[in-house]
Amino acid sequence: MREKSKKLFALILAMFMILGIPGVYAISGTVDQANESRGDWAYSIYGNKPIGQEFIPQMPLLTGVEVYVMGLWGPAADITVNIREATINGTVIASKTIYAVASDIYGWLYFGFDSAIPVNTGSVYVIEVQSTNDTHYLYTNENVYAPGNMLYVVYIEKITDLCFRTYGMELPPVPVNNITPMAAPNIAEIILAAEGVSPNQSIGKGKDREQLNLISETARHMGPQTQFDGIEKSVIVDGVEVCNPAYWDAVLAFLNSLGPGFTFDYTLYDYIEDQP
Ligand SMILES: [Ca+2]
Repeated sequence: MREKSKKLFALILAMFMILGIPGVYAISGTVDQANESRGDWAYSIYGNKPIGQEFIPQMPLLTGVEVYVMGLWGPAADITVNIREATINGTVIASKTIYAVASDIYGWLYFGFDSAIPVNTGSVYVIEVQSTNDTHYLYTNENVYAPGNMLYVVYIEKITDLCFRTYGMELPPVPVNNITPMAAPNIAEIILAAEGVSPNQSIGKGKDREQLNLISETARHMGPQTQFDGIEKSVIVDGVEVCNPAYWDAVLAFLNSLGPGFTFDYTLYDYIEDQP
């Protein structure tokens, strides 16, 4: 694979991971908030409902949660984690159910969300845990997580913390427009290479069918050297003359008027050029 294509593939993969394609890419992330220490006391999930733990994320995307679960007896249970805003009865922004967890589990239980959930860093969220049977318990420790506390039954706050971990990830870097201005044919060449499409195409049908070179056609369409479809080639950003995103996208639109749907827009190009 060419270097650009590899980068594009990696970018698309990353976008899929961010946007979330259920069942295709597992999202794990890294530990953001946690109380890893386990005391001697555990609370019945079912018997103390609603039960949960406050946390304040530091990463802008939440990908999953772990809680330390002990199963005691009886049948298996479906265990659900809800992420709520601010309080234990706040709006649910993410939910995951682990079906039919065996009652003899003793350890960390991971709930990975189907997509990464955007959260406000510095705001309070609550991990609410639910169970369909009175068979599973959540381990706790005394006030070891400073930013929040466990919440249970009728919203009483206790100076206790569940054993929990949240997983998160950082946002992809925001592209910085530092692309040197280019003429339309150069941009067409980059787009076609990124799309893996040959510049030489057969356009039209029957007697109207003709062989075109899309880069030459772009050059022919360009007209006055600094404009494409009336759009200037460059803009000034922070005192520096850089490629005009609208100019790039006008070239993209022109190519699309001649051929199949190309999607390699300025944002993608800018993002890739910013990668190390
Ligand atoms: Ca605490």
